[in-house]
Amino acid sequence: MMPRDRLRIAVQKSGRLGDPSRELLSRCGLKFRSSRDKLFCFGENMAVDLLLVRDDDIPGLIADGVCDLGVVGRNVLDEAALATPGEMPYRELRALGFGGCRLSIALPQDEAWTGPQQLAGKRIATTYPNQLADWLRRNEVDAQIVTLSGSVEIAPRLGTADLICDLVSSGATLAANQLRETAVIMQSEAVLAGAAEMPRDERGDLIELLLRRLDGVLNVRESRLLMLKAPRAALAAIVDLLPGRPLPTVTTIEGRPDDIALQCVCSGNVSWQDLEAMKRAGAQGMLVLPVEMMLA
Ligand code: PRT
Ligand code: ZN
Repeated sequence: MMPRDRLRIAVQKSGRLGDPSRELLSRCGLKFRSSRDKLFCFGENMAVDLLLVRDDDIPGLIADGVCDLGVVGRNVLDEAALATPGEMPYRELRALGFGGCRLSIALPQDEAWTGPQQLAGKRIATTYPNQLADWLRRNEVDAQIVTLSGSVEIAPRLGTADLICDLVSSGATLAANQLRETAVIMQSEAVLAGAAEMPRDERGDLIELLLRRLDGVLNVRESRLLMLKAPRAALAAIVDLLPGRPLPTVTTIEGRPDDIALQCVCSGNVSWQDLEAMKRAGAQGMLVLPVEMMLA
């Protein structure tokens, strides 16, 4: 393989993770020029390029060193990792907070669920045979895995399996197919993945930089800057009501010695109920602003 000095990140070309992945990278300050074939996007302001691919290809691209990083569902990454027993070819560097779903066992709606042991001898359809096999092994259940490439949820009706193991988010697909979610095998979301070993050249430095920016973006995603004014006498009561108990900065207001201005960064959302409670305690002129960036 040719040595590379530019970092290469694989993201899903289309599908559920494509847009949020690129949006996240752009919030980290990366700008890309998209080429006409749209498979390769050259990074305009940093030595970081994008490769737009099918999500299933991302673990392999990392393992082969074609890409240094990838944004992919934990479900896809773990499935690929289990396929190479012994070594751990990937590292989950950060959980990204979107693409949330779970890999679950689902039974026909009219069947009762008594626990994993009832699956003994049953045929289970899935596109995640490695994770299912691992879960069955851990639960000491001997069942038959029917590996399908898609449309898992219709297998019980077609008679090709007795039950399924598939991704669930809202549960609507299961309900539409008269299936019921029982055991959850794993919780998934989009993650930033890398090779087990970081590159020891400029690319390693770029990864460090990117991770720092990513932490900044992920930390502020749920943060709000709260500003308000209040009579000095109400300060203690208001501080008690600040969501998440942040440390506030309190300043004086020129010409109004009995009043103060307060500002603080609340981690987690600030609700109308929070604001109303602070208003009852004496706060006025409350402002809640999204936080764009944060560097500790
Ligand atoms: O073309 P490419 O191969 O890249 O895309 P894909 O079709 O394989 O993947 P895509 O875009 O459907 O999903 C990409 C990733 O999104 C998955 O690997 C998961 O990490 C994540 N994700 C989050 C989901 C879901 N939620 C999800 N609900 N992936 C799939 N589903 C499917 C599920 O398989 C089932 O068919 O949606 C259906 C269930 O949804 P509910 O809402 O009805 O429960
Ligand atoms: Zn796929």
